[in-house]
Amino acid sequence: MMQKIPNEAKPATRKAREDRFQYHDYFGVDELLSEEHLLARQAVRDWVKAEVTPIIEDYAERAACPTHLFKGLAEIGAFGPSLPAKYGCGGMDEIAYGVIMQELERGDSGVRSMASVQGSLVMYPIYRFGSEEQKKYYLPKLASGELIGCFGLTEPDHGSNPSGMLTNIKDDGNAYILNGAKMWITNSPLADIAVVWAKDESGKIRGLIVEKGMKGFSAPEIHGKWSLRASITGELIFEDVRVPKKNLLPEAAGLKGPLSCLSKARYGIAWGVIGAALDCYDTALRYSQERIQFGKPIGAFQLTQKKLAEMITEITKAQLMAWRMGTLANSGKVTPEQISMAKRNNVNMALVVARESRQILGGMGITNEYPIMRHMMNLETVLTYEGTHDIHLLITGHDITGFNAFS
Ligand code: TGC
Ligand code: FAD
Repeated sequence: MMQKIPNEAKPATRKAREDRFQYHDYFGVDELLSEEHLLARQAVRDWVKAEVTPIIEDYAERAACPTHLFKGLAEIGAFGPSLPAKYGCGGMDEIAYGVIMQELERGDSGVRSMASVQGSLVMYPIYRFGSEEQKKYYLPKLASGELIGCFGLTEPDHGSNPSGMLTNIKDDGNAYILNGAKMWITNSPLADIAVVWAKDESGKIRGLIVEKGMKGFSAPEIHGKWSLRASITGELIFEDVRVPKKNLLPEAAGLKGPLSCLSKARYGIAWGVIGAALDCYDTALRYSQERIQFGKPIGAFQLTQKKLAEMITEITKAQLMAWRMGTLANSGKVTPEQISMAKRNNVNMALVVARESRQILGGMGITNEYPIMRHMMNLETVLTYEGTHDIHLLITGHDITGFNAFS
């Protein structure tokens, strides 16, 4: 019998959508970017146009993951672009990482997720908390897409509050015995390895590299998502899984470990969603210039202009915030709280832009002839994962008042 691959990739069957995307840079933010940033961005932009736009509506409609894109993502350097070249990674700076995420999310948030999880949530923890042996073994394989990884923090009963996690390890000679369950894990059904966070016998949170095929480990797919439909999501179930001690990330102890990885991924999201917003804005702007009602283009009506003018204003503010966050990250000065503010602001901005753009397209806005409804549905997840909209507000609240609303 043929082995069933979860969410198997199939070739696109529908007519490919024409990609007329034009970039918008109202405040000349590009002048703040280096030649390297612009080259990296252009390469990813070209790849998205050639490989993502023609197939993405079809995959989203079928709720199938375009797994064949992993290889291309590796080839364009989307996995760990700002991690060191000596481990087979990009060796670029944090702004290059940001602009790459922006171009990927212009294509689809799910495609950006494929890269974010691999680079920021699997490669980064191994780089930051792993032994030299782990780095040398795993990082080149992950950068080249030979191995695909996932990140297990969230549990069925512990989402916003990961410190309450129940997943645990017990010392058993040369191995740990891992028990528990993780929920909502991007890429888990197809991942070769999972970076899993679990409490040890003293209650300290530790990170482990769990490999596919380990006895007692399974990763069933979660079905029925109306958002991130072209991204595969699943659970991680551990029933007395024997994980060799050499798979423990030696330098991570405490919640700070996984939360540092989240900072890296949230940073990428704060840049990424600008891409989704630009795709929606660009589509709506062109439509407003071409669609005639009452004898003139709808873009000539003041109410349409108000929507478009507000959209480009908010996109511009997000571009500037992302750039400044990038310069702070490059000099090692960005704080997790600044990243939280940028993630929250920019995701919400993109969602508002998507909703306003959808209105400008009228009935056509709800179809998959245009990318807007797909972006809008995707952004509902992006508003929630990597810390919800309200959790990030409370992080800012804590930072500015000194009072922690969580405890
Ligand atoms: P709290 O006491 O505040 O913090 C514990 C320790 O961690 C430090 N810390 C951070 N360090 C680095 N980066 C951050 N973002 C950090 N946030 C906190 C903190 O300084 C402290 O250090 P120390 O030395 O004092 O021990 O912890 P808390 O239990 O009160 O929790 C705070 C809270 C609620 C903000 C945090 O738990 C949180 O961020 N919750 C949201 C959970 C979340 O974002 N989950 C995301 C799961 S992964 C995911 O969604 C992937 S989607 C992938 C995709 O497809 O793209
Ligand atoms: P809850 O924590 O139950 O929150 C529900 C609501 O309560 C939210 O509105 C929240 O803001 C609010 N709330 C909670 N606490 C407070 C409070 N103190 N004050 C005010 N309001 C509060 N996780 C991973 O570990 N790895 C992954 O790869 C991953 N991928 C994901 C992919 C998808 C498609 C989705 C949907 C999620 C993914 N997640 C992943 C999980 C994601 O990070 C969680 O969904 C998120 O952190 C929220 O947790 P929750 O869904 O349990 O919601």
